[in-house]
Amino acid sequence: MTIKATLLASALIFSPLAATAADLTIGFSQIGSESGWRAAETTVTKQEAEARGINLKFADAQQKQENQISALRSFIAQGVDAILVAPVVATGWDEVLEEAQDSDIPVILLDRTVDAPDNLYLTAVTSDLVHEGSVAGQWLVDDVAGADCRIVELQGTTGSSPAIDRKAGFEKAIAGHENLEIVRSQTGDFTRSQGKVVMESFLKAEGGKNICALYAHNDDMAVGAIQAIKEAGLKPGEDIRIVAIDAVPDAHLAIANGEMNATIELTPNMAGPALDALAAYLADGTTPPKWIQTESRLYTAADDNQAIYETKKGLGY
Ligand code: GYE
Repeated sequence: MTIKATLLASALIFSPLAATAADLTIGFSQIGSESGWRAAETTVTKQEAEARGINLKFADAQQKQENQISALRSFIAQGVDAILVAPVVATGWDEVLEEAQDSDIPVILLDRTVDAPDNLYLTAVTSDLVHEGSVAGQWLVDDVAGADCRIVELQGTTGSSPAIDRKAGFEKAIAGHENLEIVRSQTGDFTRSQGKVVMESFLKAEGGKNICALYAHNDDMAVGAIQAIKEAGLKPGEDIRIVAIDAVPDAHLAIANGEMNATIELTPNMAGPALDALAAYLADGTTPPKWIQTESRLYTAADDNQAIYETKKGLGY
């Protein structure tokens, strides 16, 4: 190839035209479908890819990290242009991320973070998971207004960054408030069914009257727990205050019905900002910040939750 032809070819590679999303094949390793929020994220990611003409290869890991690692290796072998991954747990990613890097395939993390050097991925699109926990804790501090409160906590998937960070943020917010105490804390794996089962065991162990509040790391576990509380003959939202995270439609409905008290919104659209950052990077090498932070908003009974429920339920949930 002549120098001119080489220059032309490289100009083409880096021109915005050459990097139009329509030419891209992207692999997406999703965790599974443990929650309503997760299902919505899958739907929205597919929509965002389709709107950009991207060929999205979707792999459902059924909650298993080993399946995610296999999916990433298969994407690398296929020579995809980029990889999106929602990492189920925080540790154990270095090796496969290095393999992607060796093949010049940029990786973007969606909604959860990893304990790996940040040069191994292009960017992470997530909420401030610690902050979400703090907002939940602060809401409870304010709501009990100095009264004694024995709290039970439903944790997310063990070893996942949201479970670690949402616990830490909540504990930080209630620290120093002697009236608040976490008396039971266990994983409910981010699912409705486990949320219900573990809440039943909390109610049995503590006695429903001795539990003042439930903090659940996501809405699905809270919705499962609401069922358990009702079956125990107590009123969720009244006898036991409930604060959780995600702001899925069913949480808004539960707040509208007085069965839940507060939730913090997590957008299911992590792919939009991720694909925009990727397009800019592939077009002219624009390096995105290592963290693209999505918003976290608190909803309480003061909001028109019935109306929000109606609006949200069509949006991928
Ligand atoms: O809150 C929960 C889900 O990774 C931050 O995962 C996300 C969490 C979300 O299954 O519902």
